[in-house]
Amino acid sequence: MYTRCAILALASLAVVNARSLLPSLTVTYNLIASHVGHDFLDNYSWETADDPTHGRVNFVDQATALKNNLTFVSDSKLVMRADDMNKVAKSARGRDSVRIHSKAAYDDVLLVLDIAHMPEGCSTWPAWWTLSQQGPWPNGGEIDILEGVNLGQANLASLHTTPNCTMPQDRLQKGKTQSTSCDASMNSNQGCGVSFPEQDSFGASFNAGGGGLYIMEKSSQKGVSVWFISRSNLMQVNSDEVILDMMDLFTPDAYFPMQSNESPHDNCDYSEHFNAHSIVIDLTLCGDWAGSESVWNTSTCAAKASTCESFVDNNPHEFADAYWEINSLKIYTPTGILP
Ligand SMILES: *[C@@H]1O[C@H](CO)[C@@H](O)[C@H](O)[C@H]1NC(C)=O
Ligand SMILES: *[C@@H]1O[C@H](CO)[C@@H](O)[C@H](O)[C@H]1NC(C)=O
Ligand SMILES: *[C@@H]1O[C@H](CO)[C@@H](O)[C@H](O)[C@H]1NC(C)=O
Ligand SMILES: CC(=O)N[C@H]1CO[C@H](CO)[C@@H](O)[C@@H]1O
Repeated sequence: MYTRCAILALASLAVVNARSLLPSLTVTYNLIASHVGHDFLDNYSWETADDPTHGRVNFVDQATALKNNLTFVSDSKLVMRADDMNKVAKSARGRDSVRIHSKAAYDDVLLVLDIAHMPEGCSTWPAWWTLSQQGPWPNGGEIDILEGVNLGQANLASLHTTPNCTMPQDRLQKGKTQSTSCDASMNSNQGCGVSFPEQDSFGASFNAGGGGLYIMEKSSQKGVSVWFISRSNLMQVNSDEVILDMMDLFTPDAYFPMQSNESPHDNCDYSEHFNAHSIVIDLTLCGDWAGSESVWNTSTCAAKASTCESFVDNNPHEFADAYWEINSLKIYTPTGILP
C-alpha cells in the first residue's frame, strides 16, 4: 500500500531533516487523515467571498460548484475547475471558479498532496497553501506551498508573516532564494520566496509529466520545508504501490529555518509568527500577480489580449485545462522526536 511506503519514505525524510545548522533532530509522524474524493465535501468549506488578491473570479459555493461540475468527486479523485463554457459579462464579479479551505486547522503537521493535474494557462493563478485559522492575516502566518501564474513552469514557495521574520540567503535547499524578508508589510507583500529548480514543478510541464507529490512540513522545532517529487521520480511498483525515490527527499526544494528550543536560528521565531493553519486550494484568475500589467504585458499571453481581464471574459475555451485533479491529501502529525 502507498501509505506504508509513504511512511517508509517519511521515516527517511525525518532522519534527513537532522540537517545542517540543526542539532540532530528526527521527527516521527503518524497518518491521521487521508482525504480522497468525497472526503473533501465534508471536510472543506467552499468560499464565496471576493478574492482578496483581486482576481477576475467568482468563487461559487459547493452546491453551485457541484451542479455546474466545477467540482467533481469520485471514489478516487477531486476535480475543481474554472468555468470553460461561458463568456463573462463585464458587470459580473468574474469567471466562476473554486476556492476551498479545510475546516480543521493543524499545528505541527506534514502534508502530502498527490496531484494528477493542476490548472494551467494564461491568466491562471492556482495555489495550494496554508493560512492561520485565527488570523487576522498576516498574524499566524501564511505558507504558500505550490503557486505560480500564467505560463510559468517552476514553482515558487513562500512565507508571509508579521514583522521580524527573515530567511538566510544561503541555506540547505535545492531552490533559489528570491527574497529574504517574510514580512508581509515589506516589498509589496512579496514574501520570502524560493523558486524551484525543477522545470516541471508547475503548470503545463507539471501536467505533461503526470503531476506528482508536493510535501510540506510545518514544524515548531525546525521551521517549514517543501519538497516536490515529479511522477517520474516515483517508482511504480504495481498499480497500488508507489515507492518514493528517497534520494529526492534528502534536500528540500525550499527550507525556511526557524528558531525554537531545538534550533539556534534567530532569524524568525516560530511561535511568534505561526499557529494552527487551515489548508487552502484555489484557482484565481488575473489579480495582483497573474494580472498585474507588468506581469501580463511581459508574458506571451499578452499576444492573446491587451489585458488579463479581457482575456478571461472573452475566451471560455482557453480554460479547458484550468483544473485541479487531486488524488489524495494525506495529513501526518508528529508522534515524537528521536534523539
Ligand atoms: C464532470 O467532470 C468530470 C471530471 O472532469 C468528468 O469526468 C465528467 O464527465 C464531467 N461531467 C459532466 C456531466 O460534464
Ligand atoms: C521586531 O524586533 C525589534 C527588535 O528586536 C523589536 O523592537 C520590535 O518590537 C519587533 N517588532 C515586532 C512587530 O515584533
Ligand atoms: C500593457 O499593455 C497595454 C496594452 O497593450 C498598454 O495599454 C499598457 O500601457 C501596458 N502597460 C505597461 C505597464 O506596459
Ligand atoms: C480530518 C477530518 O476533518 N476528517 C473528517 C472528514 O469528514 C469525515 C466525515 O465525512 C469525518 O468523519 C472526519 O473526521
